[in-house]
Amino acid sequence: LPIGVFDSGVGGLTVVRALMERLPLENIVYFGDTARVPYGIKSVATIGHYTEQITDFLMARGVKMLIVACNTMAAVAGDVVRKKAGDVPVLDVIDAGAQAAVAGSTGRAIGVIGTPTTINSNAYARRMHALDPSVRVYSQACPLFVPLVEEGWLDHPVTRMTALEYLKPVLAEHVDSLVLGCTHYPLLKPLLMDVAGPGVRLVDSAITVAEQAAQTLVRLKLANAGEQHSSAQFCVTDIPLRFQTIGERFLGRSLGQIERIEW
Ligand code: DGN
Repeated sequence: LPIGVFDSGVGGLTVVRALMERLPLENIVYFGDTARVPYGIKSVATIGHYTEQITDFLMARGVKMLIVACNTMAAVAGDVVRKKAGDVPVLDVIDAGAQAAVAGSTGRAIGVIGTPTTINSNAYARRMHALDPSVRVYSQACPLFVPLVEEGWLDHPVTRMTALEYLKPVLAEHVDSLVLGCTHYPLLKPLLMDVAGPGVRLVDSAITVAEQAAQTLVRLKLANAGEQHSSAQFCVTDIPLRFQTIGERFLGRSLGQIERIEW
C-alpha cells in the first residue's frame, strides 16, 4: 500500500523528495490542490473543508499512512484529517518540525517562519510549549518567500534582502534554531543559512517528517521490505503552465506521469 502525501499545491513535493531519499522502497501517492492554491491566505473554515475532501480522496485510494505535507493545513486542519483517517496513522510537518526543533535546541530560543496562516495559528509555538514549556518561540510570517521560490529566485539579491528583512527581528532574539515552517522554504536553505549565520541550526520539516515516517512504519510493521519496485503517483487538480518546471525543481527529479483530478 502507498503512503498518501498531500499539500495545497506543488510545495509538498519537498516532502516527497525527503521521503524518496529516506524510504526508497515505499510507494507514494501525492495530492496537490493546484487549482485552489494558495491556502496560506484562506480562512480556517475553507481550509478545513478542502482538507476533508483531500483526506477522503486519499483514503479511497487505500493508503497505509497519511502525511500532511502542507504546514498551513497541518496548522489549522490536522484534527480533520485524524478524524477521517480512522486507524490509518497520520503524520504532519508541524508535529515533526516542532519535535525536532525542541529536541535539538541548545539555547531554548527557537525561531519559526511560515505563511501568515501558519504563523497566526500559533501551531508551532503551541506544540513546542507542550513538549517543553521552557522554550521561547519567536515567529515570523514570510509571505513573500512562496512567490520568490516559485519564481526560482533561490539565490537572488531580492530574495536575500527579503530574508534579511524578515529574519532581523527573529535573529535579534538570538535564536539557536530556525524552523522552516513552509513546504517551500527548504529550497532557500543555502541562502537562509547564510543570512542566519553559523550559530543558527535550520530545522527542515520535510526531512524531519520523513524520518518520523520511517520510524512509524517500522514500529507499526508497515514498512515495505524486499525487492518491490517503488512508485510515485502525482495527482493534481490543475496543471498550470509552469507546473512541470516548478514541480521538478521541488522534487529534484522528473515527475513522470501526472494525473489530473476533476472536481
Ligand atoms: N504548502 C504551503 C505551506 O506549507 O504552508 C505553502 C503554499 C501556500 O499554500 N501558500
